[in-house]
Amino acid sequence: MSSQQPIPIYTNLNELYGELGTTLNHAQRWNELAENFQKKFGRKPAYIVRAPGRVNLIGEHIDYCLFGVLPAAIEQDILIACAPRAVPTSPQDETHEPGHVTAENAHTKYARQMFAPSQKRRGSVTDGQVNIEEWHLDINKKELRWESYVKAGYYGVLNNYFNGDLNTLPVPVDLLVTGAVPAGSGLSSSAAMVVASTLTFLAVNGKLDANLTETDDSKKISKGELVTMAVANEYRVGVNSGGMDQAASVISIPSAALYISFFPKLDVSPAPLPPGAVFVCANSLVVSDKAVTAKTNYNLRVVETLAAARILARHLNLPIGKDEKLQLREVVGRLVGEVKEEGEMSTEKLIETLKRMDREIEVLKPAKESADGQLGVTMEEMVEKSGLTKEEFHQLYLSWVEVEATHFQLYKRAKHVFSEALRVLQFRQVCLDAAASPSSSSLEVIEKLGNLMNESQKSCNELFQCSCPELNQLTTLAREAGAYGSRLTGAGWGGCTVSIVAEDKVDAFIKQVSETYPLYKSLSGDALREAIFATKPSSGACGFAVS
Ligand code: NG1
Ligand code: MG
Repeated sequence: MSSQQPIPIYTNLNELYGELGTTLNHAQRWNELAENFQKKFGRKPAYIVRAPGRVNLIGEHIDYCLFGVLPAAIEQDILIACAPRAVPTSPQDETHEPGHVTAENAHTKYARQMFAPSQKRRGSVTDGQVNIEEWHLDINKKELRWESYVKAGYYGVLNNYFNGDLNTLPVPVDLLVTGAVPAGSGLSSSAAMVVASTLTFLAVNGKLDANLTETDDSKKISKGELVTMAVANEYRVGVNSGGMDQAASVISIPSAALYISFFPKLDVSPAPLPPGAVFVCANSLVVSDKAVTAKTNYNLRVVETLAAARILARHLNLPIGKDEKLQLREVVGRLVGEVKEEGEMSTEKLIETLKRMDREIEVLKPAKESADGQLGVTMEEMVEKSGLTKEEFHQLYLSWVEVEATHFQLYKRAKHVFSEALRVLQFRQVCLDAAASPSSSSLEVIEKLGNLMNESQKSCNELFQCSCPELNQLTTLAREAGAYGSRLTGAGWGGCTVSIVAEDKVDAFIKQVSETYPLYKSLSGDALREAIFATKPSSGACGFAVS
């Protein structure tokens, strides 16, 4: 497997369904979507694209520090049916004009949206021509709106493929979205939406043309390129995320979880899951809306880890430019003279260096511990430790993001990040060792993985402070119901947990958690099956060219 491979474009869906899983009726969903599209827009779709959500098995809040993570795509996905719009329905109809998008959502609570890009005119006027630097789409960052994710995907395609040329706006498009990934649940519906939308606009503009399959592979967009584009696109919605979700949604395979490393470059390798182990997702039903809470939660954590990286680099006498936003993974690399061209340092070396960091992070503690034992530093202390002036610090770390805090928990955040990075490597090693010796006891293996997941939950709760009472309760109930390990998955502050359960105990496990988690008591049937379900790794994003 590699991130260099092209995005698969199917012409026969029967090959695909087998790779997706069996919980959802995929054939029915794809057919219904195509029929629905025909009803709404009066013709067949030209393409249907798919992007799955993901469950992160271990490695939370470390992707944006550029440490490796270990997710798997899930069966639940976003599908978008789309077709270029060619014929105006009336002379006044603008929807056939280049660049115009008509977006519908199969979910009736989301209204039809129509939009078109405008030009951001920057630069100089030469020979009566304005040099256009960027196409612009209005994306509301203050409010979570479904079409924002569609626009985010469009943004990247516009500015990567149609930049600066007035004569080549993309074709007008009709599209219809349907989704099975619950929103705000930590299963990354947002990344699935952005990946699917990016794929949609690539497809209708001929950038994923099925004909290219037979001709020149090098002309086709690779999985790695799609990941890069989707990450940049998701920034447009206002969350400064790492690349885990997009990479998992694009590159995943059905036979294993994915170890994804981001430094020195994006790299993926399969992490085979032990036979007999089942991962069960359970939604806490607390919705965490990142767009609304980013200031005090997600984006604040991003800033805290960046500030910690600068202070550590300074403490370790590492070279760091005044305007360089060094990440924690880069500090570790710089410390041992890692060279980009040679790829990631050996796992042994990385483990050894991560262990050493446990001592070095003492420097991140405040000079004087507060009476309540809190280890946060004030803004003044943080700036002082960074060696920058107040203005320099603000420009580098705070000018591009809004955060709100009186104290910055640099020590706790760094302690979580380094220990979690270590747990990911250990988890992966347990998987690889078990695959290499099939005779090893599968329960022992499951127990080891479970312990690492439990430690991760503790660290997320106490050090990174991204859990919440319901997630703590749900993970506790999961362990009581027989899970070997249970932790929050995704950003946290709500959303889903993931538990590792022995295959023959899954039904009893789900039953017990359904009966004991208070917020499940009123649920039954489909609602309950959507809230708690077993998952198997599913395959990554793809397209289908409708013939
Ligand atoms: P969620 O909120 O689960 O989509 C987010 C980030 C990830 C990663 C995790 C925490 C986005 C799109 N994704 O996931 O990059 O940082 O939190 O590990 O914001
Ligand atoms: Mg998300």
